Amino acid sequence: MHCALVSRTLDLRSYFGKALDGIAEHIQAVDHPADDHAEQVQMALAWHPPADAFASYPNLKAVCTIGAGADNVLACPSLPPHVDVVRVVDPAQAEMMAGFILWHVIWHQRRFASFMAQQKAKIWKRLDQRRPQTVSVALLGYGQIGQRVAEELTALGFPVLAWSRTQKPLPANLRGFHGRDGLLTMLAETEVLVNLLPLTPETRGILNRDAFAAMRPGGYLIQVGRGEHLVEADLLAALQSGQLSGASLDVFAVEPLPQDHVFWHHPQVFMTPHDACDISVDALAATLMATATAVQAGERPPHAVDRQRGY
Ligand code: NDP
Ligand code: OXD
Repeated sequence: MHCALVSRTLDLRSYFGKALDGIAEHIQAVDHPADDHAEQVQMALAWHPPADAFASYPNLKAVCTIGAGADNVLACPSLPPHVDVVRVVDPAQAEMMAGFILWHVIWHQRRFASFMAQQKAKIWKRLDQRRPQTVSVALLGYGQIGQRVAEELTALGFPVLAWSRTQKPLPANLRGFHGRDGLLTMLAETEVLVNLLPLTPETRGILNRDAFAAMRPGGYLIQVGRGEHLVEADLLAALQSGQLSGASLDVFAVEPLPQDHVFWHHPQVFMTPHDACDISVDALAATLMATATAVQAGERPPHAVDRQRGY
């Protein structure tokens, strides 16, 4: 099976060479544009593909992403309607994401930003210690990653609220919400808001003035979904007014973040460069193999996203 490697932002072969080498016997990776093999290409591995990328491959059946989110592949104008888009579901990534988010929740709960400022000014001063039971954490998105994050947070004693599109059964120590009304009810009880949503037409711009205003005053945002979820001007205003005390941002509408962006030196913003956690090499290799097997059998690959729903 020929698999085209398609990205305008990453060299997929050097990024995921180990995964591709490990399955080379079954899947031959060819660099886009694979003019000599265009007819043979039945699957692609893609991340931020060029707009016209998929027009070159008349026999394309499936496109795998290199992440949990498939938004940038789904947005590609040349993606034919019948092609399956497959995302990676990786428990190792969910575990790493949980650790990353936990760290930022505790950063806020234990006032580590204040301790850092005190150290810089050589101030020896103890601060109020807040028990986790008093810091409510709301998860926007209770999917593969959100469920793992919830387990870790509840184990440490944080009250966890979870928002999803559909109503679902939850463990006794979680409170679930769904739909627009559910969102507002949840936000009224939220101190730390963690965004773990896929980017879809419904979720674009969801981190906005109304959402921040509905939260408890002095709240905190942990943004690890997609940059386009956030209305940046609304975040800056909420930080300025004190409605939010701070924000940890891993994803941005423009990546890399432009050098002159205000977030680089904002005292209440903690930034990481879209590095919360990549998928593992093993998970990618398994996804590619499962997709090739399904394509060969004329079946829908596992973890193909619902293109109508957008995730
Ligand atoms: P899943 O598809 O497993 O879960 C998505 C969750 O979002 C589900 O609970 C779903 O609800 C909910 N959701 C979707 N649309 C809506 C809506 N309109 N209203 C309310 N809830 C909604 O995704 P993952 O957990 O695997 O990943 C989530 C996202 O995290 C990715 O799409 C990506 O954007 C981001 N991510 C970022 C990384 C980083 O490095 N920063 C790394 C990995 C992921 P329901 O359960 O009802 O379907
Ligand atoms: C992902 C990501 O979606 O790393 O996996 O952003």
